[in-house]
Amino acid sequence: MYETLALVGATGAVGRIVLQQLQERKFPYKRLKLLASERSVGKEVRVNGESIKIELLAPGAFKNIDLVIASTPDEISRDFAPYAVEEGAVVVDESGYWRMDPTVPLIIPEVNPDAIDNHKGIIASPNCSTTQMVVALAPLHQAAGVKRVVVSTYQATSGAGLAGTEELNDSTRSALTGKTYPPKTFQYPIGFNLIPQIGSEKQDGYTSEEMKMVYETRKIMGDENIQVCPTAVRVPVAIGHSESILVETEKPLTTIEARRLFEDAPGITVVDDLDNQQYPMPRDCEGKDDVFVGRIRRDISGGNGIAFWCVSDNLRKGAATNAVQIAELLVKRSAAAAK
Ligand code: 2RA
Repeated sequence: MYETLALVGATGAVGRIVLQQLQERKFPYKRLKLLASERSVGKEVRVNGESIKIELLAPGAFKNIDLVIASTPDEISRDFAPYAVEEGAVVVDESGYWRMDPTVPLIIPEVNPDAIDNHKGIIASPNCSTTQMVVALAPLHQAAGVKRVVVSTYQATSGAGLAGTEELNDSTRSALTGKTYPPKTFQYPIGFNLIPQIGSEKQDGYTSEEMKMVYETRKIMGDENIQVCPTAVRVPVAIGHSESILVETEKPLTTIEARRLFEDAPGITVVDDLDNQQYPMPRDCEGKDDVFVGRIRRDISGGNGIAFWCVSDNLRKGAATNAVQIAELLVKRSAAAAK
């Protein structure tokens, strides 16, 4: 049913991993088309031992394509997704453009797989900082009802694409050699620094990245009453977003109960043994698909609260893996419907 596949943005930081994931997870496609803007047309990409030429992203490109996985800036997605759907394709989109559109399901397969059945051609994958947090919150929500979340993120430079990683390297090298570094991708040099701004100012002093965590969390968890107070910070780490999360629940949860809920939830690995200095760190989570949870504690400031630390590879579960899992979910649902 989803046999012909198009990938938009194959040469970007996330697109490269989507290609890897399609091979590693043995996604059952028969034909793969790579599409990009004029700049990349004609470039060849090796996929599974074969060389595929990048073709132009333009109307007509999606005829005879069943499924699209797209990792592009918002404006590109805004422009191409409608004609891709008109030409008969289903689009799994990683940009931010469609996520809050009420006609577009926003999917994390471990959390709200059933919402995918309402799609009208476009399915959105959430922002990386939201995805890992919601994977971790979902089992607590089911057991005890999440009321309020206070989260601080420590986000890797690859969240800003290949340019972000390059800037981390260049800025660190400049700092070590005593040179000044004029930042291009981030607001300030990121080497030996932290920048408490990701995105532009959106409302009440919160940034666009922070407000994504508020709105996307409510949409995925299907509960408009969940209150989220986020602070998003860029850190000098190449891959792997970390988050310090305090969650307040309706019903009380003990630390032991919370740990068991995390352990039993799909897509979560618990690494939590402070005595033996075991907790998730970005360098250990890089290249892995799970969301890692540790430092699980009760909230000693009062109320029904659990505090924990959450790390995930932002290019994998935060982007490519989640998109490929959405594509797998579509295949599974269509096979079930055909029976
Ligand atoms: C970042 N969350 O880390 C963004 C990428 N979608 O910059």
